Amino acid sequence: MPDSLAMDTGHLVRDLTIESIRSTIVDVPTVRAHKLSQTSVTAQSYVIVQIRLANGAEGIGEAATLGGPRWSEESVEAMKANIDAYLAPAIIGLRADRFEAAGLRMDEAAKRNNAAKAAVETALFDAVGKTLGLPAPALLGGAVRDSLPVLWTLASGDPVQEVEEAELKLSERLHRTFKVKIGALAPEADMERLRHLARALEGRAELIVDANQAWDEAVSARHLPILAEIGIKLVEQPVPAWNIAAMGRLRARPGGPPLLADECVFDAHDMLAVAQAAAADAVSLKLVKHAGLLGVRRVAAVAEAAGIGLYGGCLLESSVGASAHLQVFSTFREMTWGCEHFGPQILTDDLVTEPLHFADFRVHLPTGPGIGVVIDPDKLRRYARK
Ligand code: MUC
Ligand code: MG
Repeated sequence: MPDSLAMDTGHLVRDLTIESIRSTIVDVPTVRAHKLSQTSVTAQSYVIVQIRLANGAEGIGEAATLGGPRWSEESVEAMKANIDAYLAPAIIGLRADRFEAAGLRMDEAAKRNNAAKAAVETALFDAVGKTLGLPAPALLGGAVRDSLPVLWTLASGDPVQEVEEAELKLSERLHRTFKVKIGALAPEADMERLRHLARALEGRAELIVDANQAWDEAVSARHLPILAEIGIKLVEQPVPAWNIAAMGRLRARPGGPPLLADECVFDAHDMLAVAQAAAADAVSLKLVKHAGLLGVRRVAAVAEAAGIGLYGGCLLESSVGASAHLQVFSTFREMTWGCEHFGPQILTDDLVTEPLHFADFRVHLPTGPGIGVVIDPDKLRRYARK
């Protein structure tokens, strides 16, 4: 290797030192109320992490929540406090391309806090990618696809409004699979609502449902065959996250639709437990659960080894978090169930200079370096919590 090239490389490595980390809480209103079994949101709250390297490059990451610490245990307030007091000090001074070392240091500094860690790790991938002029997938094995099928979630709870919303998405060729949030109503009322939707959209759209842990095993056993008869293609997290054994027993009963594991899989050990209990047909992969892009790959590897399909989950991220997910999803050989990164479309505004592109029922991977999007400083200021 010529001396000059060796010198250049040394320069680059030195410049990758993590110099500063800033976290900002933002609240972005949604276009309508989004109702889940345990909460209803009218604004999405995120922590935006900005990491500056010694070479001047800046990387961004996002941690999403859903209605405070209700979907999982992390709130934006707790995340910001833990990033500022524990996670940032643990990695400042480290070389930004030492992703695993950064993860190890953050794990030593704080137990769990997976969404906060994911936002920090995303910003590292972004900063290194932006330094090298490489998209994040190049640091993760390389992209095998440029776009993914993307669904839309119906969650107003009003079936008339939900059919109208689905019709609009179909006519705009944005979405043709719809995930219906159930569990806020009594099961019989949800069955009526789903029958109404299935009749209205018959032959033109597919439906899946997410109960967000609302049912117990007996209610699930009674209603899974009804969901199959209505034509529901996938049922997400019907029972509490701890009850993996019930998911396994429900899945073994004849006549039910395939099951999707969400809140019961945070790390690769959880994924292994789900695989051992034969408790799911697919797993919803999310940065907030798996503590970063590398964690998503670890969980996905266990799922793949067990023959469990991959589903690209979300927590209603803006284009920052959604792009980060798409970077890692683009590296999997099979994404059998597509993804649900419609988040940027449910916000009244986005946080980046160029939002993600949705067309022909797909969401497209942005092509820029790092995670492919750039924060808009005016938007960040406008939505920052005062
Ligand atoms: C969840 O539990 O899947 C994702 C989409 C949506 O509507 O809610 C989230 C969380
Ligand atoms: Mg879910």
